[in-house]
Amino acid sequence: MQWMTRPLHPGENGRFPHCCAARPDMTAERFASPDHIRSLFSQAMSHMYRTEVPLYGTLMELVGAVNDDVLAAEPALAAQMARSGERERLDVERHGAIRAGTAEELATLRRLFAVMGMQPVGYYDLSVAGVPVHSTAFRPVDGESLNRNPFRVFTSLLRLELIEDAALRAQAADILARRRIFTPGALQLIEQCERDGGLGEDDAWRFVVEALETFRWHNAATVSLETYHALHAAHRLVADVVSFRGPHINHLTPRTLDIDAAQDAMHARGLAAKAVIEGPPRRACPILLRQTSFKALEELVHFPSGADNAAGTHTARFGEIEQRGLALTPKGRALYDTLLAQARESGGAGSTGGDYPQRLQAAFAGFPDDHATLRREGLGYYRYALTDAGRAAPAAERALPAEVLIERGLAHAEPIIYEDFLPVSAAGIFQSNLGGEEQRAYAARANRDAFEQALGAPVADEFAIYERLQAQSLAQLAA
Ligand code: OOG
Ligand code: NI
Repeated sequence: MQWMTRPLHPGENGRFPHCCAARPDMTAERFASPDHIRSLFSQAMSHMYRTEVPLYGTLMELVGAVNDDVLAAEPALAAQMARSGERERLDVERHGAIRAGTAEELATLRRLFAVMGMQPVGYYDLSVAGVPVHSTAFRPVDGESLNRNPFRVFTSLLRLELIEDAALRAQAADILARRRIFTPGALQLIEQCERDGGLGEDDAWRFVVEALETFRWHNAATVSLETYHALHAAHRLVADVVSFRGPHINHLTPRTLDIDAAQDAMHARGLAAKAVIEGPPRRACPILLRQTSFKALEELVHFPSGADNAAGTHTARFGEIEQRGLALTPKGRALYDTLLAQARESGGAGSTGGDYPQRLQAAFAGFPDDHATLRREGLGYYRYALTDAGRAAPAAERALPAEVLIERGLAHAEPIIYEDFLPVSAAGIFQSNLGGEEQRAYAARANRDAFEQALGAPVADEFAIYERLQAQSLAQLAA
């Protein structure tokens, strides 16, 4: 911690040397951009996970091949993605997930992600689906950063209060209170970044190396096999969070442009993908998010137990792919939620019955499936931009309302991509990887206040972010 050993007296310009304003060499340009740090980190994470879970490498290849095919077969889509800047990001696009054990861990994760320009967006209550966690997604929020690298991390906090057994609850809290999931180097660089307003290039690289340690898999548990079994009996997820040194990344999900084709390719390669794709059905205009995963790996774990080290297994990590579509307005989202509930409830079969895909397709017949209608009915968010003809038009004509510009072919509206997650889908992903039998729901309600208290900050409203992106594009159109 070099900066702390510097003498604490004002420098020549009367300011303290550890203050960034006192270091004219440390101008804003001397800092690595948070977007750049996030790209480095996402790349390092992908590399680490491929080494840990080779099947992830297979998934990446398969998704890359499917995406190439789709772009070759659909030149209009390829052109639209090139115009919106989305084509570039596709190859590096992925999300991960972790589960934190304590409020302090969550709050520090928030500060760690902030170094990379990732903000907490949205609140997800999973307790209703029998998973004792609540969550947010750390992700970039402005358009340019999203196009640079939209890396997101679905981050859950264990709700120990949902463990019924008081003695076990206390034991778990005690174990969690003693662990340190961040390296001293990572903590020091987070503080440095907060104080100085950024990290220089060398420190940014050091930060990535140090931060990566928090997400690494450890094949040695910190608890005895007996304790592991007790935690596991409370809930498999409790065992996953409490028994290890840190919140290992449990999956990394690449984005595919055709999830049905990718799922077929997974089956063809012998990857046991879930039968049902979570989210909306296949459509001409993809909306929100469709996801499918394959089962967690059973991994060998060493448990410390006095003289003899016991060996056991743990399943936590899995593979997942996703297809992203149009971000919906509150009105569109309400319609989505209603139709999804309708599909799940029809016949009382949930999403398990063999005819679920048909029920889903039938229910979503009630959701318009062309962009003109989706936009006119205010169901989705769009980014407006001038066409070549629009740019060539006289200024007076360009100042006409957006609708008129579109009618005259002077502007076009492109779908804004959904960057967040879906609670029902997330619950399905959790469940399928927990073995499926644990279908109980906790009586507890969502507790967003407690989550934000633990996080040490409010979570951003996803709709406000999409609304702003749309409004910005309209403002630019007028300018
Ligand atoms: C997170 C599951 C949720 C998604 O894509 O909806 C998720 C977890 O298992 O920790 O990643
Ligand atoms: Ni996921």
